[in-house]
Amino acid sequence: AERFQKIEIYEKKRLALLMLPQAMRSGRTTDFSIGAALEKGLKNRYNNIWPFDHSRVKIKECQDDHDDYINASFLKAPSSERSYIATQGPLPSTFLDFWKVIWEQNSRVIVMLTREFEMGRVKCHRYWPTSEEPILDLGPVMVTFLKEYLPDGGDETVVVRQMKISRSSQEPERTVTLIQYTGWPDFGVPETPLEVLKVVQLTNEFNSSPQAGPIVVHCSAGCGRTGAFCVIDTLLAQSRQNQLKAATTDAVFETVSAFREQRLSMVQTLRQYVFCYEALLWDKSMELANAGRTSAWAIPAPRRPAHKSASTAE
Ligand code: PTR
Ligand code: PTR
Repeated sequence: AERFQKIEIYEKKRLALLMLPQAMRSGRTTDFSIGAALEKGLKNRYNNIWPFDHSRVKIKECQDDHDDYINASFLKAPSSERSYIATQGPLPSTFLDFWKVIWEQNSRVIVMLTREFEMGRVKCHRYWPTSEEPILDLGPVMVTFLKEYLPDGGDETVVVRQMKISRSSQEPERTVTLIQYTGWPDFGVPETPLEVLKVVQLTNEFNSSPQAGPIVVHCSAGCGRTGAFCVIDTLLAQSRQNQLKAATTDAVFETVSAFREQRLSMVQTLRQYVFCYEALLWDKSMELANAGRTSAWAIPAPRRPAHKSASTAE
């Protein structure tokens, strides 16, 4: 809890400094400006979550309106090879921007960690084609439905959708896979980390092309759940390659701190922060129990004991 608080205080201080006039700011704080995002009301889902200028994703082809802005940030932990684009759930006014980024960055996998509706509110608009409406024609980009299924062995909270994306008749089309996990409530954590580990595994399977660009990860704001997923995925990849530093350093703390410098509120609550450790521990214990088997669902999962509140979680 203390470490998480440290991360939060540091972010708050940085944001408070941003409110000061440029001349009064010193040193690195200017690196954390969010200037490009201001006055982009229609393109931001929330009016308190913006990308930092230094790590924001810019739309390359933007002649139509000369606006390269999208609420999306590049993320990468210093000692990791995994890179991500963390973004908000697309809005109808940003569908084209979103798909342009997928094309321009050559991303092949989208991880979606929210439902379309939660608690009676829209958390993310449906930006993908469906079997009923198989073609999403956005003008410069066309997205076509291929298939939708529930992966083997899962409960119904993980859905895989595949689609084809094409830009012009000269360029070959590409397959993009959207993996949606619906069991993770806003500001909360899932019952168990099991499905998140399954999503990590599916992401690796579908992102195996050597040319694949960053994995695109979003929830509603692209902060809490997105941050936790990217921390878990980064550390699992590092641990599989035996790249985790000595056990004397706290890799979760370091990764969250690094991601917070790249996008606001990555991992939003203490409970989500604790969940990152839990997911890594679960993965380790399943690896030991399964020794040799690769499926995250190979052994039955114990259920999480009754929830404790965030303040008593540690
Ligand atoms: N966290 C917000 C704040 O800054 O006070 C308030 C908030 C709380 C916003 C819950 C959204 C929330 O979730 P939902 O969209 O499901 O109501
Ligand atoms: N205004 C909301 C708030 O500050 O609570 C913005 C917000 C909404 C932030 C959802 C985070 C949210 O969660 P997630 O990033 O997991 O979608």
